[in-house]
Amino acid sequence: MHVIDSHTGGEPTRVVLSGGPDLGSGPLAERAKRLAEQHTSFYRSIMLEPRGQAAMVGALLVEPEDPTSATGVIYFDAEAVLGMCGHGTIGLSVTLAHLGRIGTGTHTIETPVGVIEVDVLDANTVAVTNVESYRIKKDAKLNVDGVGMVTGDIAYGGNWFVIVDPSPIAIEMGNIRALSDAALAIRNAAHAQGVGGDKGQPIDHVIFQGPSPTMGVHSRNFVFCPDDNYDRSPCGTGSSARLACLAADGVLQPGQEIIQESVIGSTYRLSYQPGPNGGVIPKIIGQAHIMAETTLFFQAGDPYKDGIA
Ligand code: PYC
Repeated sequence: MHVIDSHTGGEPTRVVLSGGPDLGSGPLAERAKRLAEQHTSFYRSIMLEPRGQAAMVGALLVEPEDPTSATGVIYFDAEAVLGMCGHGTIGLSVTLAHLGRIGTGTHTIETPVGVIEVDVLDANTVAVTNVESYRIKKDAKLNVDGVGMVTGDIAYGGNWFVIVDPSPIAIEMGNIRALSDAALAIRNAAHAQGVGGDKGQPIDHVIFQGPSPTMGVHSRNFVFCPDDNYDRSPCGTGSSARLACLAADGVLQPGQEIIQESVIGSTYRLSYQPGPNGGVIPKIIGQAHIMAETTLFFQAGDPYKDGIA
């Protein structure tokens, strides 16, 4: 299996160029469902240790439905197939540019949740125009084991989020364990209490928002992902959901740009335009760097061929 690894603001992406499963044709949402239901060991084996690493997201390239799209892609982590991935899209675009498959300029990419646009600004910098993002509930109340009553917004940015603002725990590297434990408890509470997307989709990510100590940075976030790891980047889909909340609260105007930082201090430039259905069309500008081009082997006698579960 031929892969290229990159990181976007510290968050790894593994693009699978060849050797992945054949998911057939048709809408990407259906192909993503096939990946989730029939190929669990494929995506776990390349995300989990010893082949993969904590927080890694995979990007399986598939034939687009529209031949003018640069590619189709299905994202996943060690635990779940994702609707979309913002940092992964920046990593994927930088990877495709590195391979000479796309140049600077604008391209469309098909994902299971819709067609997105990327603008490759230079070898490392990409602007992603995401699918329409929206908030479905402000101040949802969750009774969370070990934490108490938590109030958060339920919003969509290509994946489903609970966004807790302000964070009950300071967003600092020294608090990663406490932040992760609280986020896991919130996600479990959302599942147990039936709090989810507009069609009952489960919450897959939890975000804590807090202030940044850095002048000019709007806020800092901690994003907890389906694989129970935290996003090292400010999370593209999470930032999209957050933009929808800021727009709905009337505290950020269309076209106004803010800088969002992650818990490790990597940044995205964020802005939005109004969406056709009352949400926002987010724009996320970030940087990715290529780290490795690798052939993955799956030897028959390897006791950890499918990853350390
Ligand atoms: O950037 O959208 C994102 C993302 C989702 C999970 C990890 N990163």
